[in-house]
Amino acid sequence: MKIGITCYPSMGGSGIIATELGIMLAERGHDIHFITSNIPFRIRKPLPNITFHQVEVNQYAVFQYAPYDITLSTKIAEVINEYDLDILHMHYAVPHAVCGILAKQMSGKDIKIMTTLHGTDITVLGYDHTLKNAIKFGIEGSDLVTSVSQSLAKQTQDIINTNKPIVPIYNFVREQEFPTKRDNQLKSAYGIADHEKVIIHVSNFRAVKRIDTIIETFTKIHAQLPSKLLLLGDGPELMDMKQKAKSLGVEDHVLFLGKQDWVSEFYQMSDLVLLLSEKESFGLTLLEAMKSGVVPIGSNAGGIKEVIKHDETGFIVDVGDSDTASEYALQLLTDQNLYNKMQTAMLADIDARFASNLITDQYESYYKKMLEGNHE
Ligand code: GMT
Repeated sequence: MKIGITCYPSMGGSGIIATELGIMLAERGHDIHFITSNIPFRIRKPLPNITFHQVEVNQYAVFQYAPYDITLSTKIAEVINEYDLDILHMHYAVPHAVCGILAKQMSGKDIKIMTTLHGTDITVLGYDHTLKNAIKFGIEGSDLVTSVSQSLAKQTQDIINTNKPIVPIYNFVREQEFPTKRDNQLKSAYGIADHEKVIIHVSNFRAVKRIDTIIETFTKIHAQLPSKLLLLGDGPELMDMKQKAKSLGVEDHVLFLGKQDWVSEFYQMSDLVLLLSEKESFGLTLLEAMKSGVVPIGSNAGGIKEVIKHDETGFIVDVGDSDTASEYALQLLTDQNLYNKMQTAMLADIDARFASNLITDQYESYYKKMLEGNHE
């Protein structure tokens, strides 16, 4: 198949999934065309059947705002015609689903459009009245819509008020990128002693990630156990969170490591991953950490409950509940048998439900159904 993919290429889980799926499909022999503003950052070596088409927006004095959406749609239409694409796979509802529909009309071709919803495109932007109708238009005008969890499918129908069927297809990790292994070398390079436990959180430091609860949880763990908290990422909450660590007296034990494109090594030195968000459609960072062997504690928000099986492959706590989170963390970090048991169950569950081949098979089978016209 010849597939055009549009995503936000340089940030966030949606761009990562779009890119990793493109790589998987290319490895299976499909022709993949990324139509994006930049080369997706997870593409690090040339792959023969991946072509990248860059969208460049010109600025003219008459424009108050450069028209990215129109330029993107025009570029997609060009690629549809030049490469005779079969399918467009648009990641993120706005503007991408809408641009896909516009590009299809411009191209004059009967190309099929799949839109994958990732989370904030619905749970945040879906409440914005300046965008809601565009999101609904993009969803209802796509041939097939997928979401990264069952929870997001349900939320979409409620928030956007649509009866459009939405197919949940979980996120995945390409296994070779996140080997299950332990590596303490980096730990000493970061000045962390061997006996200290390492807790990690990776995000874009938005308020929904509730990093305040993570620092509170860590403070309670640290009071009982020598430990360090690694915070990877950057975003609007960063300065406030540095202040929070100071005010709780743990600033020497919280390492703010900034944005890192390659996170696998950090997971390899970690013992516990925390994702305590108040909104989270899936939590790809959890899956990446879990595949690396790190046992998770997550909040009961959105799709996190679908990723972690409570008391079996990790623990789930209420949003904002740092007491329970720290109690579970201390159980895990002081009872090696419990840790090993959960780690074994977690790795088996990842193979059973989130394997890269399994998820790619699901996307591929829906592409085929769209082309055969029996996807409704
Ligand atoms: O987490 C973010 O704010 C980034 C966002 C994105 O658009 O890339 O992530 C969303 O998509 C990921 C990939 O499907 C999911 O794993 C994240 O859970 C989801 N984020 C939220 O729902 C907040």
